[in-house]
Amino acid sequence: MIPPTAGNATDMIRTTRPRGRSARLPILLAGTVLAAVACGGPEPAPPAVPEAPLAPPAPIAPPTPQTPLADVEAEGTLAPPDQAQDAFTYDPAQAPVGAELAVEAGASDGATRVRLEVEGLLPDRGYAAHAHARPCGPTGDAAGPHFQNEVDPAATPEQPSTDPAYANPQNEIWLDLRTDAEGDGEASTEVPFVFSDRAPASVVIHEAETTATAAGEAGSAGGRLACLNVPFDQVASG
Ligand SMILES: [Cu+2]
Repeated sequence: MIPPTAGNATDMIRTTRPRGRSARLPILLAGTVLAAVACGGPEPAPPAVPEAPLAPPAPIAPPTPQTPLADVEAEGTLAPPDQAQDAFTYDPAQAPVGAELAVEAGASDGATRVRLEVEGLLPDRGYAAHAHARPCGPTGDAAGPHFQNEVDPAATPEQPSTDPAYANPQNEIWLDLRTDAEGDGEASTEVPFVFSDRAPASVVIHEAETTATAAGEAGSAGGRLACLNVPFDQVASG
């Protein structure tokens, strides 16, 4: 039994997924039943069920959102760039190999909702996160600038947008979060636009704990620690 963590509201709506334990549980139960049948004889006692499993034994149950928004779901386990498929860590000290990122996105009524869930990052730490324009690659730079609905005309590849009129959480998709004692956390946002001819392709986790908002630094969040490819272009424009 893991005692409930006294803490923030997100703990109350999150479903904890005990990975190792839940994966093993069905096998143990099956073995018990087989043994009982083989012995014949009197009605066997029902197999002892370990008390109060933390969650239904669904090893890869998807996250349960408050409202269905899953036009697109992407998830991955962080790996070094030379081994990564869709989830990259560029700094294992701050975004450990084996940590998991999951993103859901959907659209309706002219708005797009995005949810990021992380497991196994550093505990009790803020991480800035955003949707970026291009897919993850060998280095953090590959993901390009933040996706902007209205693109800042002053931005260049060398000098990304830092104008709060464009680099803000209504024109970009910001998913800053804070982890709990286990290194788990989540963030959700709703932006007042849908993707048309352009869509982001990834979510990047940054070194800074929050995204800057002041003029001249808006949207800045330090180095790029990790990246997850997300096919945002498959979000139906609802
Ligand atoms: Cu970013």
